[in-house]
Amino acid sequence: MTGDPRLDALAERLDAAASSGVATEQPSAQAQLSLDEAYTVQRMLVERRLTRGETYVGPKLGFTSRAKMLQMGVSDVIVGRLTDAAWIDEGGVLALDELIHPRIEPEVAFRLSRDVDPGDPTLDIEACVDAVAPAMEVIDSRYRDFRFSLADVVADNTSAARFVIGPWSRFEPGTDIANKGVLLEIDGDLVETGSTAAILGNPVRALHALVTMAGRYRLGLTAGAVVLAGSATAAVALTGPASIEAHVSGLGRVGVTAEGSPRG
Ligand code: OOG
Ligand code: MG
Repeated sequence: MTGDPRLDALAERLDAAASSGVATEQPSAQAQLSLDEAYTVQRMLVERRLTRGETYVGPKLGFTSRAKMLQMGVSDVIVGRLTDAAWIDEGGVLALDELIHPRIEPEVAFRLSRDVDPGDPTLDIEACVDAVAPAMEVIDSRYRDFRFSLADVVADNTSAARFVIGPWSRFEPGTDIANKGVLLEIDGDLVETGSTAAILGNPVRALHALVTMAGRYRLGLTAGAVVLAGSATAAVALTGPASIEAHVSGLGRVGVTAEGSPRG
């Protein structure tokens, strides 16, 4: 609770939309939320899940590529929170009937090797990462028609719904992950292609953006945390059963099988 009934009510409404699979109205349709208020709603929304027994596993970045900014009509990097309940094992099943209007996107994931204090002026964030992996994120806006303002999507925990992480490779400062080809395939058809260079020029820049955002919005950066750097391509709607794979050159592949149909 924040003492601001508007923010409490929005966190509750977004939580109910995610559990029921019924989309809700954008808060910007009524009144503008500030970005700080939106991050407060996000924190309260995720706290509701933690109270129900979920565990925070790390942060995710959004809108780190132009492809995503253009697709969604927003142009600022955002950060959200991932929990264990959203983590699907590599090669596992994605149940679409738990989601409203899911979309999937290829990502790069990092793993933190130690606790990070984003306020430490001597911090070398790249030295706090020990592994990198190909990944996919399933996003599912809790808003009608998958439409939102920047503050709306921040409040909705940046549309975070599910994610899959492929095999980890060793990462150390200087490991070259810039300019790696990214492919997204659905049932063997190539649906999106891109490059890791689309992620802020180099996915390691997402780590630097994360430090700034985590400090400002009080996100935990603890040893073992997973960090999703943001999609390199536009996201693709999932409407029914499908076998989905993402490939990142030099990092390998990650797969998931979608079953059922979305509720929206
Ligand atoms: C917001 C989430 C953006 C990314 O990788 O850019 C994101 C959305 O597109 O609904 O996760
Ligand atoms: Mg994403």
